[in-house]
Amino acid sequence: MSSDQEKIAKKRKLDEETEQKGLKSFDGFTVTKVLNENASSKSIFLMGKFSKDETVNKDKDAVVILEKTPFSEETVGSLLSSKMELSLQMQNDIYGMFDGYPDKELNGVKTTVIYPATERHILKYTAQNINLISETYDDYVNITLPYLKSRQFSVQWVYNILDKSAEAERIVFEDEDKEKGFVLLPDMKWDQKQVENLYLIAICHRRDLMSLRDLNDDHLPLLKNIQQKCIKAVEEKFSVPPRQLRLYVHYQPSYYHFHVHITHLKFDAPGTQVAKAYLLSDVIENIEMVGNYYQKKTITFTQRENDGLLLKFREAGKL
Ligand code: M7G
Repeated sequence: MSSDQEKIAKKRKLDEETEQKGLKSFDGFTVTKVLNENASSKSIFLMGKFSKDETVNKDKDAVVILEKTPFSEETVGSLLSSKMELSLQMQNDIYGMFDGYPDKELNGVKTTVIYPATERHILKYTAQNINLISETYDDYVNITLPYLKSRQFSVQWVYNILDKSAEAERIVFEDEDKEKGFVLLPDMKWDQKQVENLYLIAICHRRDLMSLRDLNDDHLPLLKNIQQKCIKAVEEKFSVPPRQLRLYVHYQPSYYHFHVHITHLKFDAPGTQVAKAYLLSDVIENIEMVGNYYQKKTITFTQRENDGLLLKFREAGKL
């Protein structure tokens, strides 16, 4: 099979799998557990089964994330129209409180489905205590790396993006260079309805970089290329100026194929906190100062109580 035929066959398989799920609604879906909820981000993380669905393996778990999305300046006009039904809750002097029922189109709930979800996906979305871990480079080599080699999330979804068998129509910009090239596209966390919560990811084409820990001065051209071209592409496509953008990497990430997160500064995106997010501009500057900075630096990160990596640090007497 030629590589084009392989791509088409792979894409067809993916489409069939998606179709097989028949996800036009949640008819028959049973929620088995509420994994987490967050009132401030107005989201809930659920585990459940498509129990009425005869075409798929009934025993497999699904993780469903429901999230109310921000308002957009472009649509408030249509929101405040005859299509919005109002039901009075209370009126006092000049103050009124109503339940508003907007038009279906303006009332979408961002819905993410992971199916079949692995044990690790369920853990990732389950509410847990978090702990701080300080990882020296020796700890990385002796504890983290062996753990990652034995157990980590599949990055098949990343390869599907890079070889265009998934999300190809969503690509915002691509630099095809094998060494310093990347694909820029909307992150799964962004529904693209409004720029106020803009969230993109730049995924590098090369497949040998797992995370921040692998970066050194050989990678400065890649990092600078991502920085410059993403800023330009976002300004052209979404009219968000560079000063309004946050470009950063996660350590530890969930997926160990090097990628950069790009979010709107106004958006308090999950994963922008200290001991998780590292500004790309700082990463570049650190490596410019010391070529092997990330092979020297102790990095402190957070890890959930039941995460396998935390258990390995505990076993090694490092916690
Ligand atoms: P990370 O730092 O490895 O993980 O970032 P975390 O932020 O989840 O801890 C991976 C990024 O890729 C996250 O922001 C995800 O929302 C995003 N992402 C994950 N998946 C499986 C997909 C996908 O299939 N498509 C797209 N476009 N983004 C994804």
